[in-house]
Amino acid sequence: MAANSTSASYEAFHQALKSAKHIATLCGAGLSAESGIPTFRGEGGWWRTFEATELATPTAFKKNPSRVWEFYHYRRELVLKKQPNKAHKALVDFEDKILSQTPQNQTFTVITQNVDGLSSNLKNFIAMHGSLFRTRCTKCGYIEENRNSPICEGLKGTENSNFDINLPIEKLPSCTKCNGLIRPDVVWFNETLDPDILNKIHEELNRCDLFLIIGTSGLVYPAASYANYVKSRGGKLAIFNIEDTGKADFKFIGPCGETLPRALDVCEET
Ligand code: BJW
Ligand code: ZN
Repeated sequence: MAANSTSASYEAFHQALKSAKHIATLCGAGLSAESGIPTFRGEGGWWRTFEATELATPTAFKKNPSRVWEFYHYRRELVLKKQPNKAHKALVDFEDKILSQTPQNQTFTVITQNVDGLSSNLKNFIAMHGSLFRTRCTKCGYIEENRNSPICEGLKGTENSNFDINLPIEKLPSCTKCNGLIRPDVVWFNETLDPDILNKIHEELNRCDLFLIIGTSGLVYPAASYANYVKSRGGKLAIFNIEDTGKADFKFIGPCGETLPRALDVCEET
């Protein structure tokens, strides 16, 4: 779908960007869609015969840890082959622009729900739902970075299977400290978010005067409440999405790899 916002709406947004003091974003799976990473809802949200959201729960992991690990192994292997796209790059370039101001009279914070790490080139970002490339032990709680491919021998090649492999627990990824079963260090449905991360997010929302909502359906809480919160404090909202997902002061309907560089005025020279 092509971007369809008018030049006037970009110009008005450029003015809002100039006058804002504290700019923040809320990003979702749509930010990474143009890198070839499936979103959660809609067509891309299916893996084998399951909806991705069915597997992102502690109950699913308890019931069938092998299936849930096969799902996360598949996603880790996929993401390891993918690169940041034009929208990720626009956020980095915009951050550089803000940081190079003298005096620096604006702030820019990227809050992302994504766990793919494709925004990790940013200096100031908050990954609120964890990381595909961090693990947490279900026995001793030990957390560590892990970009191994495959994460364990048992899962090797399962990313190409269309059916459950049903690995026994001993063949699933295990803790380097206590040998217990580890899990992806992500936030599943019905789990609470890290309180330190929530505090950082609230600090940002409490000062934010321009909030960019990029590639998220806005259906999952607590992130789903952030736009209204910023709005209720008098902040302005800008939506970047291929669909019209709600009320906002600025809407850029189209692939964010096209709309975001132009809106942030960081288009690459051709
Ligand atoms: C493009 C594009 C392109 C495509 N360009 N755009 C209050 C009311 C009701 C329920 C609750 C509530 N508070 C809490 C809950 C329960 C629950 C919840 O929200 N349920 C809802 C479904 C209603 N929330 C929780 O459980 C959270 N915990 C919590 O709040 O704890 C306290 C508590 C618990 C229980 C009750 C009450 C309080 C935790 C939520 C954790 C979410 N985890 C996941 C998985 C992470 C790990 C993993 O990746 O596997 O996070 S689920 C999944 O959804 C993932 C995403 O980060 C998240 C959001 O999805 P996102 O990013 O918006 O993706 P999509 O696919 O939905 O949308 C993509 C968008 O992109 C679309 O709009 C496209 O149009 C667009 N797009 N291409 C621009 N090129
Ligand atoms: Zn352990």
